[in-house]
Amino acid sequence: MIDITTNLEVQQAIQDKKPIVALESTIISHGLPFPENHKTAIALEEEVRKQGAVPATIAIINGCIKVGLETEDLEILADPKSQVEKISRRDLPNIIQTRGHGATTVAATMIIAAKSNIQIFATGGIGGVHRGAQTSFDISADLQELVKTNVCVVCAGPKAILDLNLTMEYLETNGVPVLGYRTTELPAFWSRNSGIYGILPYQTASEIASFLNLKWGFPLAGGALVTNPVSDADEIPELQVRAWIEDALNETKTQKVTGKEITPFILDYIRLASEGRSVKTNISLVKNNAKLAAQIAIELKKCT
Ligand code: PSU
Ligand code: MN
Repeated sequence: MIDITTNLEVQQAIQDKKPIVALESTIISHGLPFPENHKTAIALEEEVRKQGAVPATIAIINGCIKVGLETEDLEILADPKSQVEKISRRDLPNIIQTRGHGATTVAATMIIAAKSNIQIFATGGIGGVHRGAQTSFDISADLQELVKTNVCVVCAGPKAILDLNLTMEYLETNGVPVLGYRTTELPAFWSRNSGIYGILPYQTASEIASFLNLKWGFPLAGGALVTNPVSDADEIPELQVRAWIEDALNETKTQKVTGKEITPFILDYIRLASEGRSVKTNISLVKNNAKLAAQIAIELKKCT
């Protein structure tokens, strides 16, 4: 059996049966630049507490799986000088074996959250089916995890760099419900709009909690995706990001970026192209998701 270390705050929350929200760490180590990454990690935890739930940021430190981090852990993850690997499902045993530091993706965070009986998890944007996946086979392990692991992921939609239609088809085929928080249109990470409909509009955290209770009580195994559009004030309209995304995708081909490096490369490229605006939007949307996730976790506790 693999040990999972919880910090005092999470231990206490488990004992007191308080609502807990999982937070991932790839966004800290590979998704945002320093020092905004460090500030955001702290702000996300604060946002969850402010709503009345307990944050559990998940990562691997010196080969040890941690649910709820210490101050020093967050510093290690945020420091660009530390060696922190991006860890998805396939990478978990090796990072434990080699006693390295690992930042967990949506997929790996879901696995560890589920093992810790945490059902609600907030991130920025999930991975999905990449454009050109017909030939590249690049489909994020996040999608398969949503199929099999009983965790509700609150995000601002799949990242706009993806093929959003194919991502939705994949989720539909595999029976993953996609809910829209106060929207009928799938949000696209930096943008509120995607032109894609067919998601389930839900108006309140309490209705989302009842939905989850029903799904898992049935029981229908697997995750659920709650998509929460970024605020009007902080969004970058779809038309504006489009050109940056295309340039970034072309650049991955020129520079032959492959595998797990692709998403961090594109995020960084768009940060530079947008002169930092994409980072401001990313921070805003992930905070917004942490808030909604906390509200859902609180409502879900009332159902059980
Ligand atoms: N959300 C963000 N920034 C990120 C991510 C999510 O706002 O960097 C991370 C998540 O950890 C997600 C990963 O699992 O990007 C997707 O990586 P890939 O496409 O290589 O599966
Ligand atoms: Mn990939």
